[in-house]
Amino acid sequence: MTPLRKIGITCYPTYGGSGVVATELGIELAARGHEVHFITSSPPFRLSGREANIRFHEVDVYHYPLFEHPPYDLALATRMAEVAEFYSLDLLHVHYAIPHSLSALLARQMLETRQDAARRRYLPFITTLHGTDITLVGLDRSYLPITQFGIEQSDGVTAISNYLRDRTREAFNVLGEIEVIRNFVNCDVYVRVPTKLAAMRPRYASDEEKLLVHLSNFRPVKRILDVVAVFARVAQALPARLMMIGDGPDRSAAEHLALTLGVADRIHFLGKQDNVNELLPLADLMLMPSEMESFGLAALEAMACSVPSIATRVGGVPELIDDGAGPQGGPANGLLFPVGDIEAMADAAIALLRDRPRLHAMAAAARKTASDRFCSTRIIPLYEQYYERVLARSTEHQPQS
Ligand code: GMT
Repeated sequence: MTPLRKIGITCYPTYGGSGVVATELGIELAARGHEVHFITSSPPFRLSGREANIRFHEVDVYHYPLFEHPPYDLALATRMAEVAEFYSLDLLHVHYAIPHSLSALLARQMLETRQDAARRRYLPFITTLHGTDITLVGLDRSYLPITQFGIEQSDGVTAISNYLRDRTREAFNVLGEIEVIRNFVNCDVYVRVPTKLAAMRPRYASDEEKLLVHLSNFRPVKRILDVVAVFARVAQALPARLMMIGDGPDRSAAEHLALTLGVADRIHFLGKQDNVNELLPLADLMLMPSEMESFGLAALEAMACSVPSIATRVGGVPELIDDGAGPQGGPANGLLFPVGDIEAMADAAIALLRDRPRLHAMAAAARKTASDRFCSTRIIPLYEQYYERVLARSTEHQPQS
């Protein structure tokens, strides 16, 4: 058992995967007795606000007409330092490198160099890398050097897959330690409960129809037009419906394509949903044809609900989904294809949905992978142990009184 700590968590509180992981991490840590302080621009969307041991601190950004772009990162740094001092936080844990690691660095420096020597302290911060902060945004010339700096200055760095760790080393020339702590899921909350399935599924599909699902923020990297195109082929071959959970820039293009392909009346565009743990288990199959995924949290959440995925062989996805062809040689818990291979994905989906025993075996293997390797009960202690390691080596920086 590691000591109970006071932890400040910063993330994008809206619908990105990094915000989901940060929020679920905070909830899990609080449930284990830690005191968790979310320091974010708005309450993280998966928080009910009623959880014990969790407090929320809003970052208020002052808008002055001179500011074409109000400096959120500075307001965040100020709030981090204030909260850390007022609540005697042990550490900050920021999710997504840009700009959160830089704000945490400023907060650390503000506290370390206080005029009043008695109030000086060293506040270590850990940066968790999630994906596009490294593979997309961080690579832009305007952000690359500062992202690299934020990573180097962090007291600890974690990545959500081996792929992302290696990519970070390669793209940012990071020589220091990067600890891989993978995405996780609460296997008691994300689980298929037959009575709930029987009650809810008829809202989305009849007994004769197969139900497919996609969950994302509908950004171009998710290739949701491929989701619609694959589904249209499936719907031509067998009775089927699709739940599209989420919202984002590509939604109207996907709706337009659904109309063009004549499947608009078979697709439920549900928008952003808070109860994805209740919706995912209703499906037979998930479609995740992303251009890139450093891990693929949505597929993991579906797998925990006994829903296998048809996904793309990109980034860290093969660390989660084993199509049986890989070196692990285990029973397939999903299927992987090249990006954009709509025909192969559709053919595979049709064959799988028609083969009930194979679909059931894959669903069981998906659940088993989630519960054997990615349950929060297994992953959260890795974060706790990592916090202790970082805190232990940070003591040398504490000002002597
Ligand atoms: O792509 C998203 O869904 C958002 C993005 C984020 O950073 O908010 O997600 C990334 O983090 C997730 C949680 O760690 C990972 O599971 C996703 O694979 C990753 N997305 C990409 O790499 C594109």
